Amino acid sequence: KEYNVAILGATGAVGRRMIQQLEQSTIPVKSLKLLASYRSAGTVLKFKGQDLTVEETAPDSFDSIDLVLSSAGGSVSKKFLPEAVKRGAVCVDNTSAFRMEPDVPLVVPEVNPEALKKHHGIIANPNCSTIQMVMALEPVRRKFGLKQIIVSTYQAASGAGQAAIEELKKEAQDYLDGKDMQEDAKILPTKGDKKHYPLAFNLLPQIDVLEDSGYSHEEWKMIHETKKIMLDDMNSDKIKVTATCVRVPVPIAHGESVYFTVEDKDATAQDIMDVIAKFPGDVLQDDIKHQIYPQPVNAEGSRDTFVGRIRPDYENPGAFNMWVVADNLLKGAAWNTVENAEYLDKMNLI
Ligand code: A2P
Ligand code: 11C
Repeated sequence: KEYNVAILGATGAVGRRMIQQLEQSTIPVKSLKLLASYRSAGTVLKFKGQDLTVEETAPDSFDSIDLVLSSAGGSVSKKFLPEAVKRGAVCVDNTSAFRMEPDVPLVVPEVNPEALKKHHGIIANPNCSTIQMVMALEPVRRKFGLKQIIVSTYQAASGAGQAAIEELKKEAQDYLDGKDMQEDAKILPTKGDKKHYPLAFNLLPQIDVLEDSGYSHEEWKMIHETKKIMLDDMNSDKIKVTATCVRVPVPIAHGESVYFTVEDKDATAQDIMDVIAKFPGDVLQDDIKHQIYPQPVNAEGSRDTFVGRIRPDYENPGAFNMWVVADNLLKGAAWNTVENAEYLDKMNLI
């Protein structure tokens, strides 16, 4: 079986990496169509050495397409993916558009691959900061049970797209040149809010919009996506989750400080390290004698999730701290999307 594949949002920070990850995947590609907006129609991008021209997206772009990988923003997914499904395609969507719909599986393939079987044409890829956290915690949950998660994130600029990376670079240069950075700030903390602040040499405790609950929407996603992935119920109280999400002046790869409590009070930090080291897709980088721990500069470009600084809370038995880093554009987005498609292919679900 070979597939006619389309990438929606092919020119973006994630879309370009989807092309590259698809090239390196086991998915048998018969043809590839690159879709974006009118702005980049005509752009030429390479796939397996071949030149492909980007096309403006329209409903009939999906005629005879079997598989869609999409990352062009939630409103674009809402507009076009139902059109693609109507035409017989299976879509793996990296936006938040459909994640919380009951009949849409929200999948990290190493964690909950069985959920793929319930799809009705759309499979959602979780938010990048959720993916790397559940990658680190799922082996712990399976062996020792999870009771509570308290996470603080250190999220890279690229989570807000290619333009946010450019904004950060310009601000950093202006700061070094002694110029005012304020007028460079046009996107961050989020396009969807009124005020914009510089990220260079700064920290922004707002990712996505702030809601009446007091949480940002990114924090809301980490709470409810984690429950849907691990417990198949976005509102379950079986695992308590709370989050603080912060944007840091790093271009690529998110860091997370994760505090968690387990049911098995006899679990040791060494036990936690052992199960994480064995879990596919996780790499244990925890050697304090030699100052080895995960760092964004080392995680960039890798499909893996890196975990280190695992240590007990000596004042609270069954509680631990750890530090988790992954490339938000790869495991957090493009690779997890393509990996979901690989599983769909292997499970005969396309
Ligand atoms: P375009 O290059 O035409 O703007 P990023 O996340 O890096 O900002 O990338 C967003 C991606 O989504 C780009 O590929 C962008 O294409 C695409 N996109 C944005 N708006 C639309 C739209 N209305 N229809 C199709 N693709 C879109
Ligand atoms: C960020 N996590 O770092 C966001 C980007 O729901 O897919 C991904 C948003 C999403 O800004």
